Amino acid sequence: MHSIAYIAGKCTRAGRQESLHAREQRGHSLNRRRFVKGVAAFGAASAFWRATAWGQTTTGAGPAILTGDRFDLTIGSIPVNITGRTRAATVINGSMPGPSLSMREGDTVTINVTNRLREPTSLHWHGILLPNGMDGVPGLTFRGIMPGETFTYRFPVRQSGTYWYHSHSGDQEQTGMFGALMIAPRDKEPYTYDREYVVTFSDWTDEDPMTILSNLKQQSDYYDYQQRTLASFIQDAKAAGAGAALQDRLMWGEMRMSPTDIMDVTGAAYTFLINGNSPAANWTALFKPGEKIRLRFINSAAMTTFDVRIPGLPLTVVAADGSDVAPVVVGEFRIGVAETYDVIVTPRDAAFTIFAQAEDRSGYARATLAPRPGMTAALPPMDPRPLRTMQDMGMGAGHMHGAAAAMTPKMAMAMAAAMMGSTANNADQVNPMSLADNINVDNMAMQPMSRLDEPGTGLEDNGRRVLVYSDLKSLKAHPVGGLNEYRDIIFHLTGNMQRFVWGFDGKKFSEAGPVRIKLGERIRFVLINDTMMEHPVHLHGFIFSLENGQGDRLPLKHTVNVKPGERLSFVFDADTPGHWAFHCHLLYHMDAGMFRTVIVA
Ligand SMILES: [Cu+2]
Repeated sequence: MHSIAYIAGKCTRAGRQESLHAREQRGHSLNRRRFVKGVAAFGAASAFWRATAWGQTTTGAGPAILTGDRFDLTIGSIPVNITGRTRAATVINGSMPGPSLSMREGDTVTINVTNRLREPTSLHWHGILLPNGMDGVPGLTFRGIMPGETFTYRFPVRQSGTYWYHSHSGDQEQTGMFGALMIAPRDKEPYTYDREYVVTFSDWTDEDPMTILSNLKQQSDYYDYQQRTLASFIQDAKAAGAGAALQDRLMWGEMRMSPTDIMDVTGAAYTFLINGNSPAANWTALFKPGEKIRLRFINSAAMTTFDVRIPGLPLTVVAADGSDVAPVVVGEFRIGVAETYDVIVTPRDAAFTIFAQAEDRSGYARATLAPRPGMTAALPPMDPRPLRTMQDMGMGAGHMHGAAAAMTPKMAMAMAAAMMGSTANNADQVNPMSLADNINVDNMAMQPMSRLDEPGTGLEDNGRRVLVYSDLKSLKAHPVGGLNEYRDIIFHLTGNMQRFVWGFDGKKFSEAGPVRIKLGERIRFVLINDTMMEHPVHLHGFIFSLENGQGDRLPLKHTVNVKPGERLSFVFDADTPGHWAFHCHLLYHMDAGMFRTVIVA
């Protein structure tokens, strides 16, 4: 069976589902201890697939909506049953997601947050411009909310659009503590719609988040059940010749990486949810045929990038990260962790599936748009699982297989260091040689390149029009300074996958000092992703302009998903003083060190 799947795909792509036979073969190649662990984890995987039997369709408007300028939120723990097993979720006002908060631009809002947990908690207002003390990051902007305590947030609302909020304490975000934040603009919206729904994505696990992190620390590919097998090697060899296939394998081996490293935590551990509902529960949103519906998509997952489409419906993207963009019609979009997109659809008299595949195709979230309760639409098949490429290794656009295969990581890094050393002209430039010798770094992008016009891993040539970052164009013109009006601060996004250490410039948070910026300075962050994974990088306290070539219409964002091997930049004015968090929004990457304090003073 599995060989049919491999033949059906390209030689570089693997089949849709790994067969039991392939899993067994892989098992034999592993040492015994690891194999036993794998079997235990497969139990969890099959529970995920069995979940379809328990599901009940939920029809409703989604999370409760609280409207006004005063909100009372209570944080607690409740038992939930997503997969057939009962687990504790951390919830806001008794629900997962928490209530959607609906505010008005220009109001000053008061939010009382009472902690009924046995541990400290916090709420962070993601993408919201506010005084530093209201930002909700324990240890940075306040001490956190202790058990039994009520903390009052109060801030003027200076923007509009779709945002979200979540805990910034421990792993509470992973266990359910998130919700939507919607701000109505003072002026009329530049688009019209008859009905709206919040659509939040999340990744639920029955495992304790601490266990997940320690599993990843012990074995970074713990949840990667899609590693390439002997069977796929034989297929590659048939297609490309034994020599090329072997060389390819040796290269990946040299780099101590696997081209199947797409996500650290996969559908083996996760059930992917929409508004708290599993695919089996199939959350359903109702509409009248011909209505224009605004969908506020929010990726509130801890670790999962989703590729979203509604087969049969064009998607008109009207806002990204809360800010209006010139409408762009697509068939699919990728939403990185913590990003939001507002999309308008006009369904006819039929049911439609909202289909959101995890980037590694290990599972999907699913919901339904329907004119009447109980209707469903077909579930499309999952796309083939993707593999990383040479561009993802930062090897540039050329075909460098031969050269790269003959190069060890040390050689590659030395070469990269030589190339970069000759162009480095900035005081903030990290010394490349220090990265090459750094135990926290297992790869460096030799030729980091702009990838803003690429849809991303797994979305190339799928026959659909996929949104790319270079499509995003701010609806309103806003002035940005000339190239040299900004001070460049360069960050290498680095990691050592084997050790599951992540950081900036080869340093974990615990090893690095703060980034210091003068109040009023105009700043450009240049991000160079030296790792093989996407990192959704988020800056607190500021909305930045992504430099995607749109002139005075650069899109405004709070989170940018940086592709492997990519170099991109954004600019912002450091107009609000304080200690601001700057981090990768993949929860376990942040936990593992990909976090910096930015001090604006
Ligand atoms: Cu990351």
